[in-house]
Amino acid sequence: MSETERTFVMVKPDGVQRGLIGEIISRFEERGLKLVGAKFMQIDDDLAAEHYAEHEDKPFFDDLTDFITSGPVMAMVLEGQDAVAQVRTMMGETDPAESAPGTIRGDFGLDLGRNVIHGSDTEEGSAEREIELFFDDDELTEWERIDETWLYE
Ligand code: DAT
Ligand code: MG
Repeated sequence: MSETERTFVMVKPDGVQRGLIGEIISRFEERGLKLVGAKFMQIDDDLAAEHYAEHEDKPFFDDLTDFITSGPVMAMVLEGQDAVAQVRTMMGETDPAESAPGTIRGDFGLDLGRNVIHGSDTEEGSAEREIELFFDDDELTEWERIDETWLYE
């Protein structure tokens, strides 16, 4: 069943440094996903460790947290029909080298450790957990896009 959902998305430090924030947000906007929260920020060590807690035993964990704290990120919450899975599809595979052209990682990356974007995975509760980690309730805005009646049947 298709459902309206929210997902957590972040342009990582490489995407910010490379001037890709606008391009990436445009893709989501044009697709019809609605921005309900956005924050340009720098992630500290504690937040990095919590955000990537599922990977804490992996050999790449230290590199991953060093990278994600190395410069500002653009964090956001997007809302729309099947938003979690749709964003994952638009992102491509975890490794840009294996991502199809037309996806964000497939168009803008080459290396696994510099894959430009984060998006919540489709596991139950992941998106909610990440949204709560990065945003207070009063930082999320409910609103209607003027084209909503044309985006959805
Ligand atoms: P995704 O970002 O597609 O959800 P993930 O949650 O499995 O992927 O991993 C989080 C990040 O960690 C990923 O964006 C890049 C990095 N990463 C994943 N697997 C890796 C590996 N085998 N070696 C190095 N970095 C890796
Ligand atoms: Mg992940």
